[in-house]
Amino acid sequence: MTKEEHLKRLMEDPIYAIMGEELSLGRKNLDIARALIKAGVKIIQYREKHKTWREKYAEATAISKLCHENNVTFIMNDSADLAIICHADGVHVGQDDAPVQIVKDLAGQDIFVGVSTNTTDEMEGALLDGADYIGFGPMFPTQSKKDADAVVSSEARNFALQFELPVVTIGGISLQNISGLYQEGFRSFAMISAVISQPDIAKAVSDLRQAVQDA
Ligand code: 3NM
Repeated sequence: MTKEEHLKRLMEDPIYAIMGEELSLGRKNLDIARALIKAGVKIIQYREKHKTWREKYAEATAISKLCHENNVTFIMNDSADLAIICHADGVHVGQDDAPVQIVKDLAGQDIFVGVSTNTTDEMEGALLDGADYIGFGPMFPTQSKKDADAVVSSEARNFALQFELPVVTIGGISLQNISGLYQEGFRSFAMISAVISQPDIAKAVSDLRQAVQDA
């Protein structure tokens, strides 16, 4: 798939699953990836904050291969080097990681780049820097990220709804609130706990898809 096709998928498929072992109820990353793929998830981000480079490299290489065998978009969190070496389709960086221009220079033309944003200034900055999509959040309080920003303001929400780049919402999104976000106009939902912290991942994904369809 081309970069454009992956980005189109980001706006057409509401479920963007983020995986990492800390929040996966003791299950291994490779098993979580298999479960996500079996559940029909088409966008997977690998996000590990406490493993070594070598551990991440080994795991992400295997998961990236699995994703590509199953026509799933694979996104690496934080590091352009791992994204390149693991053949990721995309890389997602935060405001404190390497700047988007540098990530783009490193990653080249074929890997899309997303950046986390919380305010209108950060969204404008992402656009100027050449990001391909933005993560926008937290939409709700979240336990999954220790240093999360404050919940986004209503001004930022309105700005995001008109924004010219694809917007992936994140932070505290659950079966209870996803339809509200959809009704508000958001189309893409990145989730950790609502997916990988659920005992039955297939059921969690199917319930979330149903909630979006019903909204
Ligand atoms: N980034 P959950 S919130 C990784 O606001 C991450 O940029 C956020 O996990 C941001 O779906 C967040 O369990 C945690 O709330 C998302």
